[in-house]
Amino acid sequence: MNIYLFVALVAWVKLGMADENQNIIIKHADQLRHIKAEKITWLKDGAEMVIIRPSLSYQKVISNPFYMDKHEVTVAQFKVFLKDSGYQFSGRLEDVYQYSETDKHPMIYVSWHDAIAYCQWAGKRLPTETEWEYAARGGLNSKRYPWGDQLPSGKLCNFADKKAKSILQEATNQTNWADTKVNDGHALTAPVASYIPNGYGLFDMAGNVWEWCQDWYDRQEEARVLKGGSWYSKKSDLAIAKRNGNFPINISGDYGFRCVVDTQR
Ligand SMILES: [Ca+2]
Repeated sequence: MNIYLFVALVAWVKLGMADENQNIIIKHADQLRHIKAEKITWLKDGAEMVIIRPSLSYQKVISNPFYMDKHEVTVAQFKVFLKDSGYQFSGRLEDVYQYSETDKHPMIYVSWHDAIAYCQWAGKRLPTETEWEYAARGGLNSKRYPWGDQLPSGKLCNFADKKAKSILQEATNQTNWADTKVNDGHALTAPVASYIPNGYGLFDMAGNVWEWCQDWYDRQEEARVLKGGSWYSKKSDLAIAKRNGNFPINISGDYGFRCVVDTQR
């Protein structure tokens, strides 16, 4: 092959790959029409997001690709939203800091409506339950947890371990469900992305905080879906298929959320 042609070909291939692998800063959703990057940074809230693509090998399928926040929305991100928008959320920051001790921890005490307000401010939306589940599987099919079928351990995620025991006892005043054989390093919420990500690069899809989803939980359309379990949950609540729901006005020290954006509009 002509050396010049070879060099030109290499340059062309590299240019093509750059679009796939570069972390591109997105200022506006319209930019996504021309972008196929694996990772993006969403300028408005600074969130790093990864692409989730459809695959036919799953039981539950998504029809269109979307980008999802790598980690749960943090206290820091939510505070920027509050300051910028003047929005009054349902909780109080002093309560938030009781369980999420720094700004790097997940935002909690947010109602479904608060999560929606944040999404609207950021130009994003909540995932549907199907999207959330699909993303949580991280490319694995028919597995119980984001990492496979292995039971949750202290290295895999943040759930009700021996450190959380006293807090659970305080709250419930009864025999608690904490697994006292496990130490996951955190009694309360952990800073986001403290554990290993799943196959798609998503952190804390099991544990840390329950995550609000778009959908109704029930046929009566009274409650909204929460997924993934939390620092306060027993092991079985961390399973990907586990459904939880609550009224959209309710808040809790273990309810948070993350956002998605569509790649096609
Ligand atoms: Ca979570």
